[in-house]
Amino acid sequence: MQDLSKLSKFKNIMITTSKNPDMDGYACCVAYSNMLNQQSIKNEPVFFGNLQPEPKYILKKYKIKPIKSNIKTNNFDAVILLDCSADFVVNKTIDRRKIIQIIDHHKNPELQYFPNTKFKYEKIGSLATYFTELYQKENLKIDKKMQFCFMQL
Ligand SMILES: [Mn+2]
Repeated sequence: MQDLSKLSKFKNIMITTSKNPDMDGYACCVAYSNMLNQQSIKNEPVFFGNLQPEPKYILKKYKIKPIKSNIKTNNFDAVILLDCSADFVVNKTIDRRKIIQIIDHHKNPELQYFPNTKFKYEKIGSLATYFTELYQKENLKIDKKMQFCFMQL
C-alpha cells in the first residue's frame, strides 16, 4: 500500500483539483478521498467554480450527489491538489502553504507557488489512469459512485 500514514497527522484534509473541473480532476478527487476513507484519514473532496459539462452530465445521468463545492477553505489544515499544478487554476482562497501534496500529469508545474508540497508527476494521458492502476494493484474497494466516474474516462 502507498504510504499514507504521514497524512494521518492532519485533522482535516481537503482534496481538490483545478477550478471548473473536468471529468479527470473530479474523478481523481473522489478516488483519492475514497482511498483515504479506507484508511480512516479524515478528508473532504471539494471543487471550486462550476463543473464542466461532462461531469455534470455523468452525475445527473447516474443520480450521483456531487461532492461539496465552493466552501470556505480556512478550516482545513492541509490540501491535496490533483490533476493540476499551475497557480492560476487553483482557487485563490486556498492557502498555498497548506498544499502538502500534488499529483499531476501536466507538464511545467509551477512549484514555486507551492513551497511545502511533495510533487508527483505521472506521464500519462489522464490522471485517473494512475488511480485506476493503484486501485487494481492494491485491490481496493471501488464504490458505485466512483465506478461511474471511471467508466467515462
Ligand atoms: Mn487530467
